[in-house]
Amino acid sequence: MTIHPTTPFEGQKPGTSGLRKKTPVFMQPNFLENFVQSTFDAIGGVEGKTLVLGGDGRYFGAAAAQTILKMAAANGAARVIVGQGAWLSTPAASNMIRARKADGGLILSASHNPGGPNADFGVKYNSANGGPAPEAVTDAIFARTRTISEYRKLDVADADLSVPAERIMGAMVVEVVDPVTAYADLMETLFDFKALRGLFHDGFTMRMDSMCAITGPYAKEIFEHRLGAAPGTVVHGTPLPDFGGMHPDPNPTWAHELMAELMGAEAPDFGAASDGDGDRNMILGRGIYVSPSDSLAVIAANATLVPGYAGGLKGVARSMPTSTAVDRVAAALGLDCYETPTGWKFFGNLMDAGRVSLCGEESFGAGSDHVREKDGLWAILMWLNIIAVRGQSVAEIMAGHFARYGRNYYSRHDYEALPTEVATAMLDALRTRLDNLKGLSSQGLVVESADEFCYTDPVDGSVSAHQGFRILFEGGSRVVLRLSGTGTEGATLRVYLERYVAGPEGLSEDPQAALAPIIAATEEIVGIKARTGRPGPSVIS
Ligand code: VG1
Ligand code: CO
Repeated sequence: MTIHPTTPFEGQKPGTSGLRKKTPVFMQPNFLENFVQSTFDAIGGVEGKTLVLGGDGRYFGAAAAQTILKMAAANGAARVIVGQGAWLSTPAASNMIRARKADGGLILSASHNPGGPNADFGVKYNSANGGPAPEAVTDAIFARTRTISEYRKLDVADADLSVPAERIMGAMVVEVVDPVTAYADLMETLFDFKALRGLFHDGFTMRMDSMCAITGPYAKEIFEHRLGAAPGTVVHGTPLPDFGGMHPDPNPTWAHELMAELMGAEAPDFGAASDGDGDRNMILGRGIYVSPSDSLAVIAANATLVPGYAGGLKGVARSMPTSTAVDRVAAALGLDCYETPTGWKFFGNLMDAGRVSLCGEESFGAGSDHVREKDGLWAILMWLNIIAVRGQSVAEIMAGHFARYGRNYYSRHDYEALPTEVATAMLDALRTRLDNLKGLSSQGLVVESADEFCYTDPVDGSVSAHQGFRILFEGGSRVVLRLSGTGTEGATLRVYLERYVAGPEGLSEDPQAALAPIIAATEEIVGIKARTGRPGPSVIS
C-alpha cells in the first residue's frame, strides 16, 4: 500500500529553523510522515526531482531518513542524495544541494538542542539555493499540515546507507555519498591551506571540541588530515545519537570543558567548538573568549586576507539583535550593511541578489555566500587563516580591533522554559507601553526610542512583523527582547544587551560589569524578574 490515510497534528509550524519537537512527539505514528508530505505538497510535489538528505546523527535520524526515502520514492522523486549513515552537517547539506544542483533537501536535526530518546528532534526543508526555506514556503507547509488527509510511502525494505553506492528504491535512485569530501574540498578553494599547514607545522596548537556531534568527522579530516594539526586536536569527535549527554551548543556555559582548557595554564593557542548540526562556532584564544558579534566584526575587517575573499566583500548583514560592531567595520570599509530578523533564512535573498557576501548572528553563527547556511568550520578556518597571515594571537587581534573601532560590550541573557502565558503577557504589556518609553530615564540612561522590529526584505518586498522589541538609549546602548523560535518547552525569553565604548579608555572591562546599568534599567522597565519570579537568567552568553 502506498497511500496512507492520516489526520492533522496540532503545532506543526516551523520555527526560526525548521520544525523542532521533543523526540517522542516526532516518533508518534504519522507525525514525521505528515510533516514531510506537507512539505512535498507545499513545494508543488517532488515528482522527477532530486533531493539531498542527511542530518547530525542524533537519535531517530537514521530511522527518519528511511521513512523520508520511502516517501520520496512513493511521491515520484527521481533521486535522493543521502550522506553515508544519514549524516550531513547543515553547511555540507547546503553545499551538496548547490553543487549537485538538487531541487532542495531535508536536514534532520534540532541543531544546538540536545538529542536522545527524551531530548529533541527536528526537520528542516532547504530550497534549491541551498538555504532554509523562506517564510512564504514554511507558511505554506504549515497550512498544508492543517488539512492533510493522506501521505505516500512505499512499503519496501530499508536502503543500506552504510557505504557510498547507488541503490534503487522503487523507481528512485538512492545515492549514498561520503558526507565529508565535497565539503572539505570546498574549504580548500576558499582558504590558504598551504599557509595553515605551515602554521601547524611551526607548532601552533589548537583544540576543536565537536561536542560528540556532526563536525567530528569533518574537523578530523580538515584539521588533522589535510592541515596536519596534531592527532587529538579534535575532541568529542565521534557523533553519538545522544551527543554523549553533552548539550551541543558552543557557548561558555555548555562548552565548559573547552572554556576551562583555554583559560587554564596549559592552554593551546586557539580553541573552537561547534554545535549539533555544525552551523555554529565559538572562538577562543589562549585566555580569551571572543563574543560572536565581535567575531563577525573581526572577520569582516580582515576578510580580504583570506584567498576566497581577496577581491573584497560585496556587503555584510547581521540579524537585528546582533551587536553593531560589524556596522562600524562596514562603515569604515564603505560596505553596505543590512539588518535582518533572527534566523538564517532572511540572509538568503541578500546573498542570492549579490548584495552581501558575509552574514552573522550573535548566536554563534557566521557564514558567507559559499553556501546558504551559517557554517561553523568555515568561521573557524577564517580565524585560522587570519591568524596565519597576521602572525598575531587571538588576544592581540582583539585588542587591535577594539583600539581601532571601539568596543561593543555585548551579552545575551536567556530565561528558558518560562510559562508561555507569563512570557507572552510580559511582552504584550511592553508593546502597549512602547510609545510612552521615549524620554524615560533609568539608571542614568535615557530612552531615545523604542519599537517592535518589522523587516521589509529589500529584494522581494516581503514583510516580517513582530521580530523583537528594541529599546535604544541615548549614547548608543540598547536592549532587545524577543521570544525564541527554536525551543521545545514553554517559552524562552532572550534579552540582548549592548553598550558601546569608543576608547581608548575602558576597552577591557568585564562585559557583565560594563552592561550592569543596562541590565538594571531593563529590569526597571520590563520587570523580568518581578514577572517571572526567576532570580536571574538560565544561560548567559
Ligand atoms: C536561535 C538563534 C538564532 C539562530 C537559530 C537557529 O533562534 O537565536 O540566531 O538562527 O537559533 O540556529 P531562536 O529563535 O531560538 O532565538 V541553529 O544552529 O539552532 O539552526
Ligand atoms: Co545549528
